[in-house]
Amino acid sequence: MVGNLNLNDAIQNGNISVGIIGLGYVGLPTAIGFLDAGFNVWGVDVSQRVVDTILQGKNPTGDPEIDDIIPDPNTKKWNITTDTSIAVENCEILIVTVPTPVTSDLKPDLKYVISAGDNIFKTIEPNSGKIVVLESTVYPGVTAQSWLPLIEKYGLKEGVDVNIAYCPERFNPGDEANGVRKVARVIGSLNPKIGDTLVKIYSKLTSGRVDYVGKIEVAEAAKVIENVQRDINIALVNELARIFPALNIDIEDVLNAAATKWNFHRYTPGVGVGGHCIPVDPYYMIQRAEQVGVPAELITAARAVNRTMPIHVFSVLKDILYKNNVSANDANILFLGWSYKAEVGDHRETPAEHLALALTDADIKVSVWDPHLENDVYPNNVDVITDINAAKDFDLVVLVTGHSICINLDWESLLKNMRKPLVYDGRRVLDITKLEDMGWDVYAVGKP
Ligand code: SAJ
Repeated sequence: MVGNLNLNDAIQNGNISVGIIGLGYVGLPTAIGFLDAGFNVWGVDVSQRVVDTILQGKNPTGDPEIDDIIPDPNTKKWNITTDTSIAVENCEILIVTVPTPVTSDLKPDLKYVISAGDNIFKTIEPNSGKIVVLESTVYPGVTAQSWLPLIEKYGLKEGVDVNIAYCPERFNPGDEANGVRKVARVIGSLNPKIGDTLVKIYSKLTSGRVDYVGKIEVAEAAKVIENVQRDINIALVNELARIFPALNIDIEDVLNAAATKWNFHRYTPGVGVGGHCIPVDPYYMIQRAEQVGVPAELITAARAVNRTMPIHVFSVLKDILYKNNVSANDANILFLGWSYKAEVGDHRETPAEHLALALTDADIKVSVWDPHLENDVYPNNVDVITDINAAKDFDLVVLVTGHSICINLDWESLLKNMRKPLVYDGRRVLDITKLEDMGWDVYAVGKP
């Protein structure tokens, strides 16, 4: 029961209201998913700009996947506001999808989780029985540590007046096949009955499996290690991409050969690891391990490999310029791509920023062309190219993001405009032989 509402009956007849707190890359598609699944939806964001943009039927995020699915503001069951208390008043289920970044000294920053919880719990009535679910990525223990003190502060009792749970977002920007209506979910809750109720609710949202996995910490841990494992796997190929060229072996040849084995998981070396998940979540696990006095040595080492990849690539680029008689303070480099990942317009934690800074600090000029990004996202040490056909007099082109628009560029005409025919494939996505046949001198991450 939530208030006088029998949740099971309500789930059956689609008469449930779900509040989504935080309408960013994860929250907005989640809110749209619940609307499409027949729920009454109350979307909340602290940003008036975000709310106004959505109420104009436009997409406030950089993820083009949701450009065309923003609901018409007059859609029944679709309510967007900056006021959390309205959502709490109208909803049986509140889902929190706020950012969980790391601070400049790489410590987890939980201020948004705490402030969203405070806005919710201060409005909840006693005996409401409402369910509050955290979806943001955190380390094991954060949901309880952040929210139970707030529940107590407002004189509420967990399990009576309000129930808390954790259901990690597994949203993958730019990947429809693993979108919010399809991806499998896990649910952790202090109370198995609440877990089962949430399994029923999320099973209306996604066609993927939904499992109650026990206490909240199990679900929190599952999410953070999913991304830790990915960071470690990428770090392995990035480390090998430093070793094999020194052995005069192309790492891509080695990885292609190894990938013929049935259980070899194929990852690709690159200029670095960006985004708001993979380079961030391991620091949550490192912090939690430190708190209990168990060193997370492998996780820390993998982070170091990936975090320094832009610097490794910088040193390789300097060697390329030197070998081709281009002096640093006269060099002019063109980045193809800036976004952290192919096919999305998202510059958060992009390795491009670290690579560009290393180059401009060495007096090398950097210009960037990334059609997926607005011009105002770039730092002031780079120039922005809006028309690739006007890109002239560069000494070296670096493919930083594997956007298809970069891969399928008119490389013939770009070559004519170059000062030197030098290209560096930072994502191993280019057809090296084809480019060499055109007259390009091709270098690449992990290639001798
Ligand atoms: N990257 C590599 N080599 C690889 C794979 C990725 O260098 O082999 C780089 C990418 O270029 C990017 C970064 O790592 O800079 C992260 O790439 P990603 O493909 O992991 O993309 P994300 O950050 O969008 O990760 C999301 C995550 N989804 C959720 O958190 C819900 C992650 O958990 C997923 O595993 C990942 O998508 C996915 O599977 O694509």
